[in-house]
Amino acid sequence: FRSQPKVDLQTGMATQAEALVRWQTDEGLIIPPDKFIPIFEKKYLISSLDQYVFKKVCAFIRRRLDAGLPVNTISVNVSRLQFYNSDFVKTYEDIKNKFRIPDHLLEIEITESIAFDNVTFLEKTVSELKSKGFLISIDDFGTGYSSLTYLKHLTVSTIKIDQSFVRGILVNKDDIAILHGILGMAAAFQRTVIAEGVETENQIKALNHYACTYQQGFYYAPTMEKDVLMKVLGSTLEESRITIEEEKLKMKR
Ligand code: G
Ligand code: MN
Repeated sequence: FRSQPKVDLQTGMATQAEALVRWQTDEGLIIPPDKFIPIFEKKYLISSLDQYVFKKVCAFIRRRLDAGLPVNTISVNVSRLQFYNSDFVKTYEDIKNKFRIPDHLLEIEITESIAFDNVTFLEKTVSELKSKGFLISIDDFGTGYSSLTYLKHLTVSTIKIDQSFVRGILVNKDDIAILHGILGMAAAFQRTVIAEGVETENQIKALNHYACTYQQGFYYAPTMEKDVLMKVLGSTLEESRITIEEEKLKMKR
């Protein structure tokens, strides 16, 4: 898997990261997930893929812990099929325990479209996951039928605002209004908000204007090798920029 940092502009640090699956062919070509995920979904293999990435992330954290290296929370994405597996929570808990991962180092990202199918089931699953020491976030927020009041019941730690709004804030008044609404409600319920897909300085200015200071996107960093990522985590934005530039140069060589 590869990974992308999440940054906190209040402290100016890259803090956490999201694990993102990539398929590398024997020839070294990287196939983007939108090309192969639909195939995995059709063949009901998507759950195995989610679990595969999750195990890799756990193994990675365990290696770092064993080596006495710093670790940060890493989030993984969970698909709809996985979420509705009757033994989903148990499976993830078993893997977490097998690798002896301390609480709050793993975050589960649930896409908003799953979230709104069955509110009762979702709330139950979220509270089970939380009791097992997982952090939970709602991914792609704002794209489905999000009801803001609904956040009141759902005690997730983080809301990830979909890239489409970040793209929209500079051009579309409706997107600004929605972003503003999400941020206001999230603040009231003490949920952290992360804006995804941040690509330009103007977007950052606009997000900062609304005090949305947790951000993730290509402006800060591409999805990268996990060892490079670890050099970036816990460093300032300026330091991460230097690390990323150095790595790009190494790749070219
Ligand atoms: O659904 P989810 O938010 O987990 O999807 C994240 C996807 O978005 C990943 O495939 C990642 O590579 C991509 N991504 C991350 N940052 C950016 C960005 O700044 N712009 C665009 N277009 N895509 C991004
Ligand atoms: Mn995600």
